[in-house]
Amino acid sequence: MKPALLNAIKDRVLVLDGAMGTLLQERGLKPGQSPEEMNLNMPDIVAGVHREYMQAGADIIVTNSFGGSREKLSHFGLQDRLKEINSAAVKIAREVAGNAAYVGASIGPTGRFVEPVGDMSFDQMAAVFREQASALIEAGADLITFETFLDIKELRAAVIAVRELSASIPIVAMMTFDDNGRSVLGSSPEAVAITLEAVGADIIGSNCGLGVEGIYNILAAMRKVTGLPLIAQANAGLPQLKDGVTVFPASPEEMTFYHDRFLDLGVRIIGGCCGTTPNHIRVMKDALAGKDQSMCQVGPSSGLTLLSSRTGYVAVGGDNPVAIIGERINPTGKKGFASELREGKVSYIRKEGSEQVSAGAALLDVNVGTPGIDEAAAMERAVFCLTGTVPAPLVLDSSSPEALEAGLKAADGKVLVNSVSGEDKSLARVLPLVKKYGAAVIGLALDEQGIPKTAEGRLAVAAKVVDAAGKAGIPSKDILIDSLTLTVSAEQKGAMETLRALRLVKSSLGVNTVLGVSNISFGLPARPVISAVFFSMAMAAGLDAAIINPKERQMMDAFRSAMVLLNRDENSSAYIEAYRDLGDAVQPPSVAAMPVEIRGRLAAAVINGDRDQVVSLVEEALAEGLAPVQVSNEGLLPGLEEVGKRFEKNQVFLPQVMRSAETMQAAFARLKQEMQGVGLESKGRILMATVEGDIHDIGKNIVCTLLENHGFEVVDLGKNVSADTIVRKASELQVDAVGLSALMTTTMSEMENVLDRLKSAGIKTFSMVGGAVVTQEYADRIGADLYARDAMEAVARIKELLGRN
Ligand code: THG
Repeated sequence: MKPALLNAIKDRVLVLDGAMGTLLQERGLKPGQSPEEMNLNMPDIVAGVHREYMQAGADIIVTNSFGGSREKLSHFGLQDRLKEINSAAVKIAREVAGNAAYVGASIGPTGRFVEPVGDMSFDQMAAVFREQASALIEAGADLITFETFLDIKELRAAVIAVRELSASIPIVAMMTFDDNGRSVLGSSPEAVAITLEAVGADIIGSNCGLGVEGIYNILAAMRKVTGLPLIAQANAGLPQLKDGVTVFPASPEEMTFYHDRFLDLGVRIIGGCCGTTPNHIRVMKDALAGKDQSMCQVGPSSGLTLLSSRTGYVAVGGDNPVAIIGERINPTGKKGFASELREGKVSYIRKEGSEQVSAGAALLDVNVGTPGIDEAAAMERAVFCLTGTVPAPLVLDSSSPEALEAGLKAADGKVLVNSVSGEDKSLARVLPLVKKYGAAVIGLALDEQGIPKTAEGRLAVAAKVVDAAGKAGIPSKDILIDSLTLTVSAEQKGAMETLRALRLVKSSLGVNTVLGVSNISFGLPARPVISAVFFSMAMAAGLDAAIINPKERQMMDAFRSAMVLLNRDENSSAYIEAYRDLGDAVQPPSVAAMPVEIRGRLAAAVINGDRDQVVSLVEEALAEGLAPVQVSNEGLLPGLEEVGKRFEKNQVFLPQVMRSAETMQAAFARLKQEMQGVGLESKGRILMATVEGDIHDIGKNIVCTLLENHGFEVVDLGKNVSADTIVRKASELQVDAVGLSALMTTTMSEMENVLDRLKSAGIKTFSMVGGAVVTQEYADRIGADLYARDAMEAVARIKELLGRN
């Protein structure tokens, strides 16, 4: 009997098999057919592929179920046979593997995005994966392997769903990254690793995309923030088209060049993705023989609380600077914000989110509790808004478990839950949420009896929280204890007791600490003066995170100074950066002021994606006498151009770009009313389609959205569109350009066919091609006028090409 997978990888590195789809195509799968249907009508072919990988020495064979989700099967009308197809996939693999290899059940992405970038809710997404995974687990899979995910939010939902089904089934979770080292929606490998570990993946890594060197770089970045075993599943380089045939350039030997470095990094499973064959796997397996495969000690230093957003991460504790948690998204004492919350608006949240981050907040506290609202719905809106606005991980501040759960579903990283107390009821309600959704948590030093007077009393409550969390499966590194700041004007001995408790908690429990600092000064004049001094004392006592107003000069002065004095700001570089221009005249490092001029405010609204505000700004501009064309050309478009520049520099990512584009659309809709039919001049009419045989349209849809919002008229024919239809529509509609998309190496040759057909039909139009594996070289070869790597580039190039800037 083979030992359980997670034990086996402690002793040796396992080899996982290579590509499935390309081999099935060689053996009879036609373009446009469902590979998974072969489990039912051509099981011998599938078994044959498995057998070859077994013979090549694979320790794990992966089932033919990558597209076996309801979402994917429904493209082929096969959704009602989901259970049958997935069970058959496991059965076929098991018959071949017997007890000699593990059966990994493959699950791929749905091809859709989770809200707010896409239209699937968290619950819908989780249900899709729960359904497929339960069929695979029931049929006896040894592990689940999530492959080729592009969106961390989708993969996070998937892992959560499977963890709920089974606490013990090993989960392998892999994302695919671009050559800029980020996922399509901008996730860094570090953010991905932190998020996946938190939701309970056992083995994480990357597949496809970059070839073996690229995968190595991704895994090395992940290793900085996780001690989990890693998996490397590289493709055999980027596909090239030779004489109409797709070839992958990397030889079997090239796939072994990184073996030693993989071993040093703690990679415990090595496999192959697109373009790898049984021969690649045999050579990769042989190259491992004779190497020291013992597991090395790897990962970040212990005791850090790691938090993530979709794009970035923050480490709390150790020698890291005190993590500043911006407190201003909180309706306490803010009438304007409270009434916005009642109206369902998010402008205040967007503005305060970005201003606090500019002012130095590493994390953002999100508190939307105010009487008379649906707090769970408000929390979801706030989290959706902030995840599209700032890269800071979030701190969900609520006493309502329903609101916390709504926020945890809406989030796309590892958030900090604020908070759980030592009360049994709170522990029982909140800790399971923290565990399920992969969060860290603030533990308050109070229980049914209230806040203990003495430091020792608070330590005892803190110990109870840490203990209960441990029992719920939450490690102590993921707990921050708040020893509770009391108002010093009411209880003057309280301040020193809080700090004594902080020191005790750190030394006895070894956990990280947090305080809501500004509570100290309620009821006193010049609050920031005393808050800042208390803050300094707390930092000296070893505080790791602080909930403060980062726009308060004195607080940030205290923070930056303390970080130098406590040796948590290496070479004083953050301090110098903040104050270099000040000389002796102490001025606050200013928060970027809002532009007052209307054109600047229009541009800012587009840059920030402020859809709520943009229409009233447009109206304001019109009232000031600006012509609609001026509003567009001098206000809105410069904003969109700035977004493009920031995208180029990796400062913003696709979701923000799309959000800005939607803001433009809202503004244009208002301008159009003004122009009463005159209309803003269209920059050109563009026909878009994913070619026949290919059902992937994420990339194409993004291009459509952006083109529209840059003033083009877009006719979107959808996916799996025949050459006939494209040619007919192109001639009927007299389009200025035709844009073709194909994701797969097997369908990109259809683009050439369409271009030939357009030519022979005598249709004079520009052509543009794109898709994950399409290159400039390929575009040139098939005679396309234009190739774009991503949607922003597509817009820029089509503007150039059509000469309409
Ligand atoms: N511990 C933990 N969480 C917390 C607190 C804590 N969350 C809430 C609070 N305390 C920290 N947040 C705030 C937010 C606002 C203010 C103080 C603490 C504040 N507001 C001003 C007022 O009410 O007068 C409004 C001023 C303004 O406009 O900013 O002072 O201790 N775990």
